[in-house]
Parts: sequence; structure tokens; C-alpha cells
Amino acid sequence: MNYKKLFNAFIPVMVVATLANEVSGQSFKKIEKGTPSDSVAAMAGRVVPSPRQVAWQELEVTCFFHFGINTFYDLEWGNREERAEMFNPTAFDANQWAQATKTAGAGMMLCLAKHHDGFCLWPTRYTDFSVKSSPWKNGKGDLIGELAAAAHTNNLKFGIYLSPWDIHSPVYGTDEYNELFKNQLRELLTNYGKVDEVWFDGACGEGANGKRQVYDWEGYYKVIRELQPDAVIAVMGPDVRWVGTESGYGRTTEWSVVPASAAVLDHIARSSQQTPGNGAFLPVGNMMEADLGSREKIANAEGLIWYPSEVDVSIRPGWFYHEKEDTLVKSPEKLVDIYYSSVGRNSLLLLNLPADKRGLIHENDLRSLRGMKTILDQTFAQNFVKDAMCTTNNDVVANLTDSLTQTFWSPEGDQTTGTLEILFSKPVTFDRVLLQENFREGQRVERFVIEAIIDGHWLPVASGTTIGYKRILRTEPATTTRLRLRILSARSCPQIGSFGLFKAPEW
Ligand code: FUL
Repeated sequence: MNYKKLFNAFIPVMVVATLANEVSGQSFKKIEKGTPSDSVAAMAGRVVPSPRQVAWQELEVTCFFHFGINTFYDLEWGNREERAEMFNPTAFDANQWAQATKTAGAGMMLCLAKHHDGFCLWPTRYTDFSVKSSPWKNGKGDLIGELAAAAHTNNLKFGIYLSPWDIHSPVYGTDEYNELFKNQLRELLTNYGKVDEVWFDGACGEGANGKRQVYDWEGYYKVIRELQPDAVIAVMGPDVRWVGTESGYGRTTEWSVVPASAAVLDHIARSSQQTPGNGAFLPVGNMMEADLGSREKIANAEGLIWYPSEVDVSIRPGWFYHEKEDTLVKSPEKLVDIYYSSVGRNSLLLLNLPADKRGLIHENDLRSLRGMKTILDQTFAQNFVKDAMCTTNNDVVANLTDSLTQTFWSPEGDQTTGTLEILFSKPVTFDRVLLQENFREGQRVERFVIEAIIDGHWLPVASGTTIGYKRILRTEPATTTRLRLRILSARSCPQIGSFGLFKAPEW
């Protein structure tokens, strides 16, 4: 499946659009030619997320739902032979999907409205290949309507996946298709309340007539920004970057600021009445590379943008439900490992739960989700740092252990390095270290180490590179009464918003 993503992984040119409603002053920065690399790094540390990116990132985990005509044919991709008459979930229950989302500890339901097969899960006016031609609810059903309502009633955000590639549409490959696609977007973004994410895949295969489509990205983005200004546009969009694999494992060094071309930045400046951030674009380059944002990588950049990473992975081998995969559902331990390797590595985890032919999330999947949630809840129940004292100022401990990343600790005097030391009145044993930066002000830390007094000596217990929104490190259990966080290198004065030490349960 990954090869399709290569379409967007290797996009060599910009995609630009005029957008309204960005608030932040610096979600991108132009770099003058010849700027010394230290200054470029310092500038990168001051590029900040837009408000919609902040809201999205703080969800940490979201759920993807692959369900559609493929489900009834046991397929992953459509083949133009599929018929609407086959779509007939016997027990579809949107509320059950919402409960599964909550069980996963996720904050959003991101639902398929149309996959590459072209079958629409809402009664669109623009094709008959939809729920309205199916026997489900005698053609009167609206899956997207029920899902959006269930999300909103359950206090969850709602997002949609609308595949630009459509193998069924007779007008695919023509300008008319771009109009049809925008009209479908308008339906989805007007009739179902608040939408907080629109997810575009990069696949651009052939249509029924053998033609490929030249997508009007700029036009699509415009519709979204007009109708749902708070929604992030993901993957083939300007707000959220695909991590580059579908394995569930993000990079250990993950920068949310990556290079962008000058042409893109000029376009933004021109098209946005000079309001910084009023632009939509994809950065130049290969999103699958191991290094996207290091000092070397940004040294010669023409500009920089905030473009955070999303890790999409399915709870089963496939994106759609297949009965033969009932025994291949990822275990709670595997899901926990994925959590540490995505959320714990400055990414958002988009976990796919395929609904079965009944229209329900299968019991085996629910069991794994419950197991994952129990392990994570138990692990993060008690933050030992809350009971610590800081050697310099005790407000620091309160700032680091409240739920806000905006209250933070920084080294004295605007330094880029520094040490924070904490003491405990009695020994604590931990094996998880959690750090967050005040990411609203930028991502800055490049290298850090945690050291503890063990048997009378300072010993390193954990070390890492980037922190960003969140970094969680798993360590050998360590017992100590005295511990320090040393920031060894940063792009500008770091602001540490959260610090946690936890002990995972035995299992
Ligand atoms: C891919 C698609 O081709 C898969 O079917 C799935 O929807 C996945 C999330 O994105 O590129």
C-alpha cells in the first residue's frame, strides 16, 4: 500500500493556496540567502504552530475508521466491479464507534466518506454510487450524518477522509471532476456540524476512462478554509505531515519545523494581505527521509514552516475489515509500544479501527483497545515529580506538573543550555520519563540527558534529541532521591512545559 503514498512523499513542487484565518504570527519564516546556520537554527526555534495545529496536536490520539463498499467485498481497494446493492451493514451503530474512540483514549473520529472506489457514505447529490442506492435503511441512511452526530454528542471531534482518487466517477480526469470534488467537500463541510480534520491521501491513479486527474489542491483548500476554518488539512495538505510509514513508528528525532521553498513563502505573503501564516502549501522534498529538520537539513533552506507529523497505523494488518484478520488484531502491548513510538516521539497517533460487515468495531479490537488503555492509565496515574522539590525555585515543580505546557521552566538568562535539579524526600523508582516543550512558542531542544544520583554518583538514566510537543522515554527502573535534567543543546532558549517520572505496571 505504501507505494501510493510515494505520490506525496516525492512531491517535487509546491502546492499553494490562499487561505484566511491563520492567527499565529510565525508559522513560517523566510530565510535570506547566506544567513549563518546558527541564526537559521535560532529562527527555526521560533517558528510556531497555528492555533488549529495546536488544537490538533493536543488530541494526541485520534481514531481512523475504514468502512465502505470494500468491507462487503473483503477488499482493500475497489476494482470497479463493486455494486451499491452489496452495502448493507446489519447492525451499524455510530455510538459504538464513538465509545471505541473513547476506549482508545482518542479525541477525534476521522471517518471515511469516500475511498478510492468512489462509493459515498453520505447521500451526495453528485453521484448515485452511494448509500442511497444501497438496501441499507432502504437507501434513506446517512452514515456520515450518524457518525458526526455520535462524535459531537460524545464530545469528540469529527474529521473526514475524502479520497481525491476516484476510480468510479465517469468525469475523473477532467476539470469537471475538480468541481464535483469541491461540491462533495461542500456537502460534507456544510451539513454535518463542526469538522476538525480533512484527510487527503496522495494517491492519484487512473480513473475509469484511463485518465489521471490534475488535482486542484488550491481550490480544495479554499473550500475547506471557507467552510471549516478550524479544520487541519492532513497529508496532502498544509497543516499535518504524514510521518512517512504506516508501521506506527515515528522517528526518534522528529522536528515539527521543516524546510519550505521561497516560492511557496512568496506566494503566501502575496496572497494573504501580508498576514503571516495565511498560506497552504506542501514543503519540498521527500517526507520518507530519516532526517527532515536537523541543523544540516535546514542550513540552506529558503524558508521554514511548522509541519507536524501524524503516524497512521491500523489495529489490524489491513485498513478495511477482513474476517481472516480477526486473530491478527494488534495486542495491547503492541499498541502501547506504538503509543510510545508515536505520541512519545512528537507525533500524533491516528489509529485505524475497521468496522466489520455488521457495521461494528469487532470485539477483538475492543479488547485490545481496553488493554492498551488500562496499561497507559496505570502507567501515567502518578507523576513522581509532583512530590519533588526544586533546588532553585519551587514554582518550577508546579509549572512542570500542571496540565499546561504554557507554564514552563527555562535556563537562566536566555541560555540555550541549562540544568534543572529536583530532590525527593524519599526514594522514587521510575521507568518512564515524559517531557514537553511549550510548543506554542516553538520547538527548540536538540539534545538532553536525565541523570540521577545512584549509589552516590550522577549516572545517566535517559537521553534523547528532540522533545517538541511530547517525548516519552522508557528506561530501566531507576531509584533515586535526586535527579537532574540537563539540556545539552537547543536552537534558542528552551521552555520545558512538562516533566514527568512514572512507573509502568508489571504485565
Ligand atoms: C492509503 C490508502 O491507499 C489506503 O487504502 C488507506 O486508506 C490508507 C490510510 O491510505 O494510501
